[in-house]
Amino acid sequence: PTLRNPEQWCRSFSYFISQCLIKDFEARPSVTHLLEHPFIKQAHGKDVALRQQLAALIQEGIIMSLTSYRHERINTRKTLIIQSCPDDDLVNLEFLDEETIICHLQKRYDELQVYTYVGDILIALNPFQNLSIYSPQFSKLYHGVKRADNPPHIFATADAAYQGMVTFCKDQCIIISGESGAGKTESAHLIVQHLTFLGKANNRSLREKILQVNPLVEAFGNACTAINDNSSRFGKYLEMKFTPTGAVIGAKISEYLLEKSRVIKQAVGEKNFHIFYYIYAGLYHQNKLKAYRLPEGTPPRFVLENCKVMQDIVSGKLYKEQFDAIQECFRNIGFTEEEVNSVYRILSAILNTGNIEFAAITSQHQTDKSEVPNSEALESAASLLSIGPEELQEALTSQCVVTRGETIIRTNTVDKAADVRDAMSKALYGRLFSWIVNRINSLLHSSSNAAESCMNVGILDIFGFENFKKNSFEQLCINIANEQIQFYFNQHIFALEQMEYQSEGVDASLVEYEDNRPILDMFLQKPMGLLSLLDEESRFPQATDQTLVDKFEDNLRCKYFWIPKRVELCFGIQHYAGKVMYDVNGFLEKNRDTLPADIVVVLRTSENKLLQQLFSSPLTKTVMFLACVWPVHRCGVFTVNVCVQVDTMEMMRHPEETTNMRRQTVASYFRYSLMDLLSKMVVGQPHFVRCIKPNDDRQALRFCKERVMVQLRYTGILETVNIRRQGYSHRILFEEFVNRYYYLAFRAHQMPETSKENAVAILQRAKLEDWVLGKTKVFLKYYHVEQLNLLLREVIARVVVMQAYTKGWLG
Ligand code: AOV
Ligand code: MG
Repeated sequence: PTLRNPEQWCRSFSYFISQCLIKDFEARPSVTHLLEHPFIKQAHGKDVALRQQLAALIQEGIIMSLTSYRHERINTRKTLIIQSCPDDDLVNLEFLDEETIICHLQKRYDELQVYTYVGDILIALNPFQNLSIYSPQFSKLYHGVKRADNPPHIFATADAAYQGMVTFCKDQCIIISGESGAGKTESAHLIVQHLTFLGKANNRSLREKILQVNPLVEAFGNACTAINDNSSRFGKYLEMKFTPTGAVIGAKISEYLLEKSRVIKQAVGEKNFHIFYYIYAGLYHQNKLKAYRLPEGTPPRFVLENCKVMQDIVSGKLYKEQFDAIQECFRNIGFTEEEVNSVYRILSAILNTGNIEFAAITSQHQTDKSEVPNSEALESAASLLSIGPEELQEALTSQCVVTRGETIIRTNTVDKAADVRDAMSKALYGRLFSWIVNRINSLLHSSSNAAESCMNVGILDIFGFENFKKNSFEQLCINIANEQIQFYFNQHIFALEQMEYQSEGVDASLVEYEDNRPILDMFLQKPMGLLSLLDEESRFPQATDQTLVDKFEDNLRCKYFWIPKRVELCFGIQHYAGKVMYDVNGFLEKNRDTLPADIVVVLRTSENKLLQQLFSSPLTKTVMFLACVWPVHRCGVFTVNVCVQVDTMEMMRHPEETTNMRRQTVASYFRYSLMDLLSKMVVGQPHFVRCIKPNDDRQALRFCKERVMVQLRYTGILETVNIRRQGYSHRILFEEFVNRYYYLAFRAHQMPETSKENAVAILQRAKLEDWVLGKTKVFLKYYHVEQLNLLLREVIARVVVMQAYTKGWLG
């Protein structure tokens, strides 16, 4: 369509809309303003009906934004056909500098285009408002089509992973990163939603089950923090399982490092895990607080922080509705009534445990003895846990110590008893969380034959980078995990690619990038990395947080670490995403994470089946774990030595109980978790989603240039644009290439030799340009693979139809 001959246009949607777009092209009206546009507002005659249809399309969310697209056409079946727009991909920008990129993103954000590509990587700006672009119509729109056919979308990334899995029978992995509150968890939900759509879950109940996994796990693992009202306090790797033909058959979650300490204490302005509020409000409205022995006057201490009065929790519908939703999730996923009841009892027991107080018994002979003055909370906790109240009191206020074959009973001071109480609450919650995850996995495990040959799309959603006013051991672990993900990104996008250019003799310019490996080494190296030093100090009973700081100062000599003057018990780290000051108070104890054996013994006497299970470790029988030590990346490639160890991972998971062997700490479990996670990720073809937070006030449509700039810088977006523009992101061995694509140039029965010449024949036949050949591989641009795959799918579809004809199936 051109402006010169508009008369030739029939009065259709395309004409109607493009008229208004052409007129206002410079002004670029947003979609919401479209209906207000004079051209449309003054519609008369036939145009009135068109206007109404247009309004309906906007309402349904089929038309998101017309303004960035020059050639929209809407066919009579109301499907919006949008042709490729060069603005969608930063790689296509004419000028490449920070300012241009940021202005470009800002312009898109203002038009509510929150997604933008950098080649095959998706940038997602948090809209901080509900968008109408995630409906089933959109799922249909983003199903097996060319990426350029539609505006960038999170569904397109999910679709690319799905198509990659089905076409090449290869596991895929979607890695979502970004700082806290950037939108990772929301993106993960949307990916699961689209994958269940693509996976044609015939079985409606399976589809619902899978969709309810995230809300259920997040009720237990997410909480309100100073940055995000629904902040993930654990790392989650969700694997969706598919048959070779792409039908979804199940799912499996792995959870990493739940921030258990939140159960007993929350920072100012923060809250406990969501589930505590849900259950308290839910049981209140069902008049069941008494049955679960929960106090009816003031809320329990563990949920009191920032909810000073009862009304904060029970008034308003939100928590109650969430409780109903969680009950529904439990039921749909397949938990029994008895199991759910046991979960509620344990949660109520934790809330009661938090209310147990201790008072010193001072007699002439003894001053370090404590007792429980408020027996009500103790009795309630004991009753809910189905254990004896005396035994519980005994285990809290004293401990058995075996020295030289003799058992001595030592009494606990008030402080010590409070520590034991808190350790018990944390252990109960941590194990309950692991049990729920394990139970979901067994309920979503497919036992069909298809399960043996199943393939995965894994979705990684971890806690984002955090920098609060006060940062502790938990933030350190969270930020190290983020360093690891950034390193993985760098390896994939920069290091591996550049190494291959050199080894294959391909002449491509090298892009400089910020390598965060030295920071990771400082944390993870053995024996002198920060985590090893922390472990070593944790083993000395006399060590204090001060001796720990001294140890760090003596041993960590690099520019990424420093001890500030004039601030006590503190150290600073220059992370890839910025400087963070850590407060060392409590580091040693948090790392030791001790749970006295007396508590375990008492809890094992419980008559509650679930509780027995929680403390009869291990939870699962056989677990694979990685016997590798950091660093294990050789020649830039992750090499991981996997060996099978029975039960070891579970012991690592519950370090409190490893009394007979050298005690495992949270830091050592954390190190193994990271390796476990990496081992899962490296087997799949990665797809990256980079979430960006446009402002710190969680405001819709506010694009704070400086904040976005910082995030683009530390995630290396400019360098990523460069390497995607200049580089060859896909490198495929000639043999593999010919095997994959020979249909495109040869007949099905020909079985051509897997040679370089035949690879070239295929490339030429597919009419691709700008590829190069290395010594053993074809080097392709990021968009080539999509073109090849689409061609392949078309050819295969034709072959299938022809075969069907020859066999007489189509009459
Ligand atoms: P996070 O996972 O990256 O933070 P979330 O996914 O929880 O961040 O997003 C934070 C909030 O941003 C959500 O609660 C939504 O209100 C809003 N949001 C994010 N993405 C979207 C979207 N696509 N559409 C509408 N609103 C959105 V953390 O878990 O804290 O690292 O540990
Ligand atoms: Mg999250």
